[in-house]
Amino acid sequence: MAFLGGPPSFDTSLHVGKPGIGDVEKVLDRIRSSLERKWLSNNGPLVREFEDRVCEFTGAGHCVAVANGTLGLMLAMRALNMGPNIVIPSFTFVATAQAITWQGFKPVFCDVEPTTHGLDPGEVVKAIEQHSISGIVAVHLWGRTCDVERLTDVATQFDIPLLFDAAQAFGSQFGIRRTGVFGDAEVFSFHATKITNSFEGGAITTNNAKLASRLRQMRNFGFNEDREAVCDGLNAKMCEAAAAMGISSLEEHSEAVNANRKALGRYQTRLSKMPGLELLDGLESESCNRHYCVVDVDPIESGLTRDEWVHVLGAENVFAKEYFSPACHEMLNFSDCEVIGTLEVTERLRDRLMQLPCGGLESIADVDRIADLIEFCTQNSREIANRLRAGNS
Ligand code: T4K
Repeated sequence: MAFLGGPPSFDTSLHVGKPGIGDVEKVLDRIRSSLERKWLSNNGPLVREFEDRVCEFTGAGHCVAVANGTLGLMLAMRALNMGPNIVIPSFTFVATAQAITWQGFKPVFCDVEPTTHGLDPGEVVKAIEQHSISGIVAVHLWGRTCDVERLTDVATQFDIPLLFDAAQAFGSQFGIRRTGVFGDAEVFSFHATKITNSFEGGAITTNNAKLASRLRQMRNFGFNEDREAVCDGLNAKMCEAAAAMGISSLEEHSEAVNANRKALGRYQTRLSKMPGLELLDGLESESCNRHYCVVDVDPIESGLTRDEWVHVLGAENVFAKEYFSPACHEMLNFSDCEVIGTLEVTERLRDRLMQLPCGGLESIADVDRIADLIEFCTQNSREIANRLRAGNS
């Protein structure tokens, strides 16, 4: 095996979030059109088309495209007058928390639910009772939505603005409605690694016209029509090349979901025969965009800890991820932030979840080869663990 110095199983590396490229000619045609127009940024026609298409796709009344999801979160929080204390789950990508601290605000970390891995509404209530909270940011992880209904009830009851970080959940549904229409606003990421990508990019969707208009000013230095800076602003504009990729990628969304569905189906079939490796939401959830292949690792049953799995697979050029380890509340930058309760679920997920290469995979044959490798490891886990642990002692 490669971790013992042998050659890796894969000549080229396999990643979580390898981008779907789609129809290259369509992307290039759109970029060419922008070059010919000599209109490269500043709310150009491709950005406007992308925004219209996102509205059509999600059902949201308004879409404000931005340069990336992190900036989208920052603008949305500011436009909703959130801060200084904003409730978020600790179990999220670091950007959710950074979007808060970058503005001089503080995250108050809450636990997530064991089923959805989304913010636990009961813990949010505790946070509100213990601290002066002025915003709730809930996160839809792995393309699975959090408990939108109960979180909306809490936000309404306490009259606190509610934002959904939907960076990972473009095209996912809660009930019969797609993400993009919930809370006061939702923020998507269209980073290269997402199901729909615009190289780098993001969007804020809302049904509130006044909020959308404020966000449009904020993303463009706070300028009004007379180019006066009338509100907090910065440069968060999406450029035309990004929108060109975004439109083309959006056109391929259902193909991407179908490819993910097939890959996850194969992972499910193979992993279900291996002890201690449980795939979350394989085929059963129709409401998920299926972009992430998330495996719960039982270290006893599977014979290896999650970190050992990531190490052994990585040596074979299969780059599994350990999202999100460490959790946000454990990061140095957030060490002075408030934590509600023990974050028991967060810490369990932090130790056990592993994401396998999925979205953008070229073939089911790759999934089979990864599964063959994992099967070999489970069959020889005792020996592998002994060698690994001997090397570390
Ligand atoms: N909120 C949540 C809940 C999020 O998950 C994210 C982003 C955000 C907010 C912020 O949105 P953005 O500001 O990013 O729009 C990646 C992504 O960079 C990040 O967008 C994503 N979440 C996060 C979950 O994953 P890293 O640093 O863990 O991985 P990265 O970028 O190195 O890429 C992962 C793998 O993908 C790499 O090992 C190689 C492969 N890859 C990557 C790129 C960029 C490719 O094959 N091709 C590529 O072009 O953050």
